[in-house]
Amino acid sequence: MANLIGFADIPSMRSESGGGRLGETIGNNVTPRILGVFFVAVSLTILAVAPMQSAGSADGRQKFALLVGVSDYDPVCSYGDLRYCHKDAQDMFALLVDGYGWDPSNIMILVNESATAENILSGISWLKEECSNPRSTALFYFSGHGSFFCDKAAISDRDEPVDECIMPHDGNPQTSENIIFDDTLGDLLDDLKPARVILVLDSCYSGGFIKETGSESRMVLASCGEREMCWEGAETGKVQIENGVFTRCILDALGGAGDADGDGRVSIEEAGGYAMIHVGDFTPDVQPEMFDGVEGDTYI
Ligand SMILES: [Ca+2]
Ligand SMILES: [Ca+2]
Ligand SMILES: [Ca+2]
Repeated sequence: MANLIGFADIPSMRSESGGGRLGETIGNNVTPRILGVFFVAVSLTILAVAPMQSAGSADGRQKFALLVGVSDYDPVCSYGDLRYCHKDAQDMFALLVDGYGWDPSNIMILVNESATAENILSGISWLKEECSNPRSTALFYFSGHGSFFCDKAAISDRDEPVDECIMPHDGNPQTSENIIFDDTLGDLLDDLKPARVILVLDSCYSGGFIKETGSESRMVLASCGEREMCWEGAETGKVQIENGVFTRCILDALGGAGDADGDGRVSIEEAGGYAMIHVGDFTPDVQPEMFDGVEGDTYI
């Protein structure tokens, strides 16, 4: 297990792995705080002019979301804490409620010690109960550590010798307890059919989820490639962000900046496309990935 070298002084990584690239540094955190405040103000301004769309209207779909952000990890997870993942989930909540008019009761948010594996799986069961027909949309968002394991260390696999995973608050990389693997998540999301599913993962190696979770009626937005790490709190030299880089780009896009075709609405496809371009502004070596299994445009 590699060490978190200079962890306090570099943008936090969202990963660990048996053969990771930890200790790699991208930029530093010396941007004056006031610029960060300015950046948030600009984002909120964009948000204020974003097209409003309620959770149950506009395109006639009933929409429900499970938002998970883990900055504070139980000591059993030896990967250490992150900084902005709980805020990522909270900011996503605010975007849905304030920017898109969602009913807060349609959103379950789990952060830090609430984001145990058991609670996340219960949250997915809740999504299944609420999203029972083809006119439903389920959004599952996760921000936190990601990792990958060989089958022998993780679970027996159906198709490949290495499995990617997301790490709940109580995930144990030594025993593989309370870890949610790509195959497992794929099976759980299959249970949500025929609802439309939007899966957004801001965690290392998240591109490795696409094969197991991408299917018809499903959008998968991954913060990085199958063998890439992703970062939080990075800087462009202009502003210091207090989010995961990928999440920051998704928030900006859905706040209005991602309206590539200028029709006044931002689709999930547009948001993913925006992130695929602009994550590189902060972290040049990271390439988000997107799977689009929905014919036409998808909206939250
Ligand atoms: Ca995989
Ligand atoms: Ca548009
Ligand atoms: Ca589409």
